[in-house]
Amino acid sequence: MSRLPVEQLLPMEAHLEWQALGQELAAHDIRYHQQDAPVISDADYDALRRRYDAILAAFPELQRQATAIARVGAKPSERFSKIRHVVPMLSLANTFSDEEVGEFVDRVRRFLDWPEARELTFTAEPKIDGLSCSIRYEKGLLTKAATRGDGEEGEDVTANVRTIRSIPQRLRGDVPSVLEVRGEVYMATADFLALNARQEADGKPPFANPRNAAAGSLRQLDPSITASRPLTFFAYAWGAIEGDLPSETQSGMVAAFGSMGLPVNPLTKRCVSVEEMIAHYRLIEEKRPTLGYDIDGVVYKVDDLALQQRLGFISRSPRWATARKFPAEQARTVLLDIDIQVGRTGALTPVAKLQPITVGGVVVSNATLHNEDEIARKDVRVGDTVIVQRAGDVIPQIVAVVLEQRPEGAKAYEFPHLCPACGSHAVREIDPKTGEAEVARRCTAGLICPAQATERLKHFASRNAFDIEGLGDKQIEAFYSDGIITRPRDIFTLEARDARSLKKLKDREGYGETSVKKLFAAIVARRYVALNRFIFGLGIRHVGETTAKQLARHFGSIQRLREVAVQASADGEVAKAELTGIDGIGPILAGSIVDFFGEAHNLEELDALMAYVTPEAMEAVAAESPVSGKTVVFTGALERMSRDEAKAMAERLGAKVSGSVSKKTDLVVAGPGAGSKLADAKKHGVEVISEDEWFERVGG
Ligand code: JCF
Repeated sequence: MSRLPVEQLLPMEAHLEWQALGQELAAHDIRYHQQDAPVISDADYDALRRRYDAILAAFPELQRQATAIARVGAKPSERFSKIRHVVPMLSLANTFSDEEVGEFVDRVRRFLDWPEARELTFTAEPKIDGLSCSIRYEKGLLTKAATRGDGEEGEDVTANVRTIRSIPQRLRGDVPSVLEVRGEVYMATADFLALNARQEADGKPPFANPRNAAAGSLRQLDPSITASRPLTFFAYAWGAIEGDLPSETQSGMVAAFGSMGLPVNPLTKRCVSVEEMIAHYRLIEEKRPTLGYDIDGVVYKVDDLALQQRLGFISRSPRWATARKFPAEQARTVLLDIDIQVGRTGALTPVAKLQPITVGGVVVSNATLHNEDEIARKDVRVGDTVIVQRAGDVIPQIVAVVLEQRPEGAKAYEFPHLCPACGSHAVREIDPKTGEAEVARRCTAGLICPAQATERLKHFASRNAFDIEGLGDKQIEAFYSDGIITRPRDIFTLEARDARSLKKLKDREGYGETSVKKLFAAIVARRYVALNRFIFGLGIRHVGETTAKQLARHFGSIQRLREVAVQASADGEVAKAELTGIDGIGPILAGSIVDFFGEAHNLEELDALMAYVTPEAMEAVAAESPVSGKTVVFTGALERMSRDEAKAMAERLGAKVSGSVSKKTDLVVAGPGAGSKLADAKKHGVEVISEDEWFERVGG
């Protein structure tokens, strides 16, 4: 191949060649990684890749388009192919008492500004303990089915779902042209017991509970196995719909599913008061032992779909729904030891090592002891018999000690004052505002502490951050202890260092030619990473995925975030206000963001990382709305929506909502009684509109 030296290419030629190379590489990547059937030699592949990289280095403006290609690299062949949910599959927030149900209803009313006297209808239904599934019908015919997965992407289980007899292949009557029905796949108790009996007769291990049996049966590569397992289904929600919505209410939708031939739960009821909601919970609780299938609570939803729309979401859970969970199950067992784990931020967390015990159908051998004060308050001692509690999918807890069974000579537990990982002092910082000691005792060594450093690396590479396939917790621990990866940047220099090194990765225990190649490909693929993942991966204290997304959306680049955080740490009031003006970011979060960017070694690592990684801005929520990209301030009394709803609505439309008016403000929405902010708006010449005008503008 005689190709022009890169420096002699014209931009147009570079563009064309680079694009073609990208496609070629992507095709080879798929053959190599997903089909295990490469058609060119490694050397030829490397030559193509080098040319591709060289063109990119010479024409950096091509970079914006690089993502799609870079991402293909690492996708390994997996058991099931993936299906991306066009409408994400939600999870439900939990509620644990009558009081909390009341609070849920209050929150909904407050958000909607719905007076006490005005009726508000909710649905209540049993919460099935199975696994969520999304089933797509086109022109009434079943075309695709996917598990929930992480809510964004699930596994393609179409062939398996087709074997479930209660799920129709064809819907009856008048149906939307596209309808994604969502519901729970589960196994009835009697079927579960019979299946376990068969398993045991065949010398196979039994399933722990019907939920596991259902999951294990649905996720079978061989659909004939699924077919032999008695699975069933209840429909309760939906994803994408094209064509007319069959109803304007939750209950109407579920009823419509029923008349289309889908199984729906007969215990679904409409309730118009908290009392009715609680009464229905009691009824379901009473019927629980005789239902014939496992449930773990009751789901409440706002019935009116227009109101659901207004309520929207907090993080991944709808504001318009909650799951009231049944009380947790408890069991007694012996506390064998207390382990101290050191987290990413240096917090020392005590973990109870238990004599394994089954609690509500799940074997538990670890439980959280929360912190030093909790151990002291409950006077938990090694050797004690303790009561372990497990509720839903939360980590089991120790609720109490059975004092009568305390062995003689059991000593009060002394919480270590030295970090078990590095021996440095571990202290409880005093909150300057309250003067009280923080609950967590923390190792003071920062990244010098191997536990903190490895936890930060694990977090960096983890699924919701950089998502580097092949670089899991175990691999990081091994690489860290061998000094191969001690800082995030080391991940990206791994391949180059390995090429120069005499002790090759491929010769390591557990590795080979192929797995090393895959690892390198996975790392290269992450040289382009979504900005929110990048921010989340930094491991800033208190910055979870949701906050990371908000920061990414607000700042658009890591440089902007850094600038503002650095300014804020130099006591910049405007910069601080910009941080706390972002929805969901209060003074504590802002403080830890500022602290992070105030640490020289963090900035140094960030700079080093930027040499290898290009974070990409997230797409705006609503690409084009009359207010997208604008900074809006709401002030005065709003009459058609609550302040929270206004904020959520503006953000959904791609606007930034700020609490104070400055020259950067684009729009002030003022209701009656607006005061100083209105004056500020006049001073800065910012446009002021009424609430009605706001709705006209955004088409409400
Ligand atoms: O029964 C369930 N496990 C269940 C889960 C019922 C529902 O109505 C749900 C759900 C998860 C999400 N609804 C949503 C929106």
